[in-house]
Amino acid sequence: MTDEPTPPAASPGRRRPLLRTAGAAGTGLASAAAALGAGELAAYATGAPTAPVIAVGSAAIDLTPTPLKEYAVRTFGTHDKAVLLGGIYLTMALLAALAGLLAVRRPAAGAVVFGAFGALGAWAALSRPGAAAADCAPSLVAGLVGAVAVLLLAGLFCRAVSMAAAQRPEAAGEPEEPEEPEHDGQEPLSRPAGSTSRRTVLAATAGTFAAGALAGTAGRALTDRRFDVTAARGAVRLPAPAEPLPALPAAVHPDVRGLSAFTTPNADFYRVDTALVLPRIDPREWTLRVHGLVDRPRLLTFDELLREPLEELDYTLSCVSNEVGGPYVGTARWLGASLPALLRRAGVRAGADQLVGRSKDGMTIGTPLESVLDGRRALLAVAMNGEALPLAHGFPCRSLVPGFYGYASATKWLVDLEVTAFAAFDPYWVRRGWDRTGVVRTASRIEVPAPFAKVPAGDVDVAGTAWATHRGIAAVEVRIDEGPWQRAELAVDAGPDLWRQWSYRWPAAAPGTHRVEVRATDAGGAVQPERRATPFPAGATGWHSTVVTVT
Ligand SMILES: Nc1nc2c(c(=O)[nH]1)N[C@H]1C(S)=C(S)[C@@H](COP(=O)(O)O)O[C@H]1N2
Ligand SMILES: [Mo]
Repeated sequence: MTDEPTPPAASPGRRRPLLRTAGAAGTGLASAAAALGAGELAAYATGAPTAPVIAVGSAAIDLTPTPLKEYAVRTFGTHDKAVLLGGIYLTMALLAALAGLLAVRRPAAGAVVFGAFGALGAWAALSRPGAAAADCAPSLVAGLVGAVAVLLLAGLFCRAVSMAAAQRPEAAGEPEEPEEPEHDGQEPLSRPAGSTSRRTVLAATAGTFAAGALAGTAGRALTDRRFDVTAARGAVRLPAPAEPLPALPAAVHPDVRGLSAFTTPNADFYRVDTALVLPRIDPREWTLRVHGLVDRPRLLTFDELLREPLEELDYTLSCVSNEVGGPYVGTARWLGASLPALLRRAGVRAGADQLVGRSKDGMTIGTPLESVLDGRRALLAVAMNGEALPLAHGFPCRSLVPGFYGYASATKWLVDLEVTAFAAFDPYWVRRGWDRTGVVRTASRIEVPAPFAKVPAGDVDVAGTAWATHRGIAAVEVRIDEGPWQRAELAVDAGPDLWRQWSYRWPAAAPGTHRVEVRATDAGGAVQPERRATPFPAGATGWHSTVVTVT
């Protein structure tokens, strides 16, 4: 020892309690790994969404208050689910470590913590819409395995500690203090029993952790294989449309470099949903139940749906959560059966004013029935840009009703259509405070130049997209530095259900920083309001702007 004061962490006397704490936390972490691994294996038997973390995560999504959900979508975008899962794993790891600290003092208490987690997971699994009793099994298995593991590991740990203490004459009966100043943290050779025991604990802890991780990985892989529907999707033979649409004219795109394509490739199409794991539906087992306020309820198979006269629809789908200038909008050529034709055949009864779609994963989406039946081309879509719907976009069937945001019209993994009344049922998002109707607000976006781009003085191409789906875009205007509004040139109009791309040649003379703004007018003559509104509860409003530096 020197007479200099030594920082506590470096003092040899403190090193052992620190290691001891880490070891205790390790027993908790290893037990948690074993629990989750066992849970994943058990989920192989019951189904993917029943694994403990997925069940808890899905319940968390549904319980998350709307402002936090909005924040997550805004901040993490399409990565929101990865962030959520990461957060759950981190929280679990922290709690497991604490449970380990508790368990080495009171093993039974540690076991109770794991049991409680199992119960929480079971509750979460059972709270999922359409859950079966067996869905709680993976969490119960996880809780049980975690409890047993922590009892065994903590028991081993306690024995090792008391053994080490017993061999330390001056410290008998006092496992943590006082310290032994003559040792520098190395185990002296005169303690073979204690060191072996410590090694045993370490090996058991590490082994349990590894076994848990292995079981988890294997369980997840087995589940993925068991519920894989990519082959079934590949085997879908898409019938030709009854009346094929002509190809879109090239002039729908102003041909400005950097401007997004008119038709969004499937791989680039935005994805917004609450599904932590994608629902995987084998089309051979898929049915669509049509019921509620109808004269002739029916159950439709996928083959029957494909035998309907199929229609093509070029349509721009957009999300209510899209911020001004945001990316949650895309255009595709969809193929599907006519939704209004199906409803007419079912015979809609008086008193019905809402059509509710339900998905395999329990999402509910409500659309004004009057609009579905007013002659617009609402679809039960089975294909997107020439291929069967991608899994992430609702395979094998989703609804689309032009003019409404996705949350109010575009049920993915659709399995059930109920004709009902707004007074009788509030769908998922409406229960969370979102607008009942979900009519798309007029929006416009500057894509070129990119934000904070540097452009040489001279003519600068400004270009972007604007949409007021089902109403159509009549005009787009641009202004620079709050000068007079200038008409942008609209590309060819391919129909009101589609976005409209536009361009404007800006004679940029003055070097320096400039602000470019855009606003659109819908076909009804309504100009996009300047007032900024958040996406919640009925869609964002306000003008998009971008800052450009002329050099
Ligand atoms: N089953 C299900 N369908 C859903 C959702 C969902 O969370 N679950 N989200 C809706 C929302 S909010 C939007 S904007 C669109 C997005 O469709 P996309 O992911 O194919 O772009 O799907 C809609 N359909
Ligand atoms: Mo959305």
